[in-house]
Amino acid sequence: MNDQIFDQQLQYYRTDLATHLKALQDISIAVGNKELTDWVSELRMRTTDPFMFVVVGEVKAGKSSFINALLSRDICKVAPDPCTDTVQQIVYGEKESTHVLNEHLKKITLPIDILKELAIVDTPGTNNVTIKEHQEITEHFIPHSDLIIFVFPCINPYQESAWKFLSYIHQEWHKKVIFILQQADLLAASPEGLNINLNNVVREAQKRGIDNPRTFCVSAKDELAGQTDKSGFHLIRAYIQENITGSNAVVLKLHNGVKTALHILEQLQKGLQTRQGQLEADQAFRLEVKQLLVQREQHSINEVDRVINYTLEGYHKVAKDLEQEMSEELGLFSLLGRTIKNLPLINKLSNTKSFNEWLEDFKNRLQKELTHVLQERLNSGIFDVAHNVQQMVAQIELKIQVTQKNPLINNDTVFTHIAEKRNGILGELKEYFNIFVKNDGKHMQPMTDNNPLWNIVAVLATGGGVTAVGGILATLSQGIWLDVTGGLVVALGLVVVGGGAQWSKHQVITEYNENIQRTSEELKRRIHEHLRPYIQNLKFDVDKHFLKFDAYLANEAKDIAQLTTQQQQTQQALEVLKNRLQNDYPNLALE
Ligand SMILES: Nc1nc2c(ncn2[C@@H]2O[C@H](COP(=O)(O)OP(=O)(O)OP(=O)(O)O)[C@@H](O)[C@H]2O)c(=O)[nH]1
Ligand SMILES: [Mg+2]
Repeated sequence: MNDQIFDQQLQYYRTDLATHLKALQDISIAVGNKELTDWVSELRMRTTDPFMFVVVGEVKAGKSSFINALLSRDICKVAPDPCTDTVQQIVYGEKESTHVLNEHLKKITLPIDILKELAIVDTPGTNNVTIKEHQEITEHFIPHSDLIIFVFPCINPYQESAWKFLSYIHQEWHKKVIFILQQADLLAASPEGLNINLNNVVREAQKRGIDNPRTFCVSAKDELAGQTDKSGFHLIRAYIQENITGSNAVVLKLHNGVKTALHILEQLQKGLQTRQGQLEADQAFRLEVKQLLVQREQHSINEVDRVINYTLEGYHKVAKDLEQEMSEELGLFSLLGRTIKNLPLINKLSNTKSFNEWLEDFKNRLQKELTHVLQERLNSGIFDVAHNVQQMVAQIELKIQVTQKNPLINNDTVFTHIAEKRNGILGELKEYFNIFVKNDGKHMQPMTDNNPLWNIVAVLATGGGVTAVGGILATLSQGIWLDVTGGLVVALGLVVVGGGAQWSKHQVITEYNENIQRTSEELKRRIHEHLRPYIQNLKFDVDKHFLKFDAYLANEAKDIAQLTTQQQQTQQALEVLKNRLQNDYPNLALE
């Protein structure tokens, strides 16, 4: 290919990659993961950097000496003890200088021509366990590197930690790796030994998915001593010359940029799938809670109807018994004539009571017995309703617990902040419902006379409906007895001042029954009026506590859809670029 066209095309591809990396950066910003955003920004910045080698290997493998020999300069410190204690980036500069970027990272500039095309990173040994940050910084450079130079001491290329690190580099990041067996002079007298170790390196690399590992046996010592014919460095220089300089370096760098970006997009895709899975599970959970609320609401409404029937049944029974007594008493009274008003009256309770006394006593008993039956039946009914509500809450709490356990999204590295947010919202929900559940058992004691509803209230615990329930009996007893007893007094008055006794008795009983009926209707209306809204309030209250969770779900659905579209578009565009690079430069794959 003509050089000018070659350059133009490369320029075009570079711009193309820059556009896609910008899109990737936008995605990472939308994702909201700062680490990822910083990371993608760095990837963008580094696309115009020179080709970057990262030299890795165990402590004392001979990494720094390898770099010195390659650059024919004593740049990196070399020593028999663990020595390189920072990651060192060696780049081209007009003047020699060292910038300490932080305690773990140094930047060295050197006026050496080859550095215009190659930047080299020297790293502390992979098994230098004393400083954890070294490994982290080394790992940080891996994704931005274009070639990894793995250095083994030729006498012992078997250290486990080095091979583990290789798996990370190759399998995680699909980085191109070459293998250097350093200090070859030490096995100069035993070429078979060197060969055995070399074959083992090849085998170990193949085990980790590198089919045709590129290997070099070199001696930095020989190279630096001027024994360049046997140092092996001429082969490595030729390799670099052939593959990694000029336009080749640009193409390879482009390739690497595309591959790294695709790798990030793959991780994003996996994360988004996990997030979608989590969203679907959460939506199903929410639907279950909604259905449960509807079911339980219906159940509670039926329960209220049952409470009303049961309460009124008791009320009517007492009223009927008292009607019977009244009928008997009035019958007796009618036999004695109209002037009875001041005569002693013979009745079941007292042989000597006057009519007025009987009337007073009757009214009192009527009120007391009706109150008693109402209180007893209504209380136990409300207790059932409360129990029903509590069961519902316990069920919801259990569902929250199940949902909170082993969430899918917790293992995702890209969306940890989403996992945290979700956990927080579910935690709050659980805490709220826990208040109800904690009240189980202990608080469900029999109600006391002086505060019949308090225990119910305790069971029902927090929430707006409490006052409504607490007020039921108070409201019911207010005024309603006047309807019954007041009516009765009027009716009985008729007996005293009215016409014929039989007629008056009939009138009184009719009046009494009408009053009982009217009051019973009123009671029914009032119980309904108080209990129904309570149940509906409770549903509303439960739903209200899910508002944050609902907003989270709606947001998740929107974000996931949007990010998935962006992710797919960028991935497709990068795949196209990758294929075009492969088609246009088929011979440039590093072999
Ligand atoms: N015989 C021989 N010794 C070498 C050669 N290269 C390095 N060494 C010695 O091996 C020791 C370690 O070399 P370095 O280059 O410091 O090794 P390193 O991998 O950078 O070590 P750390 O930075 O401590 O991880 C030093 O004592 C070097 O003199 C070589 O080619 N031949
Ligand atoms: Mg070193």
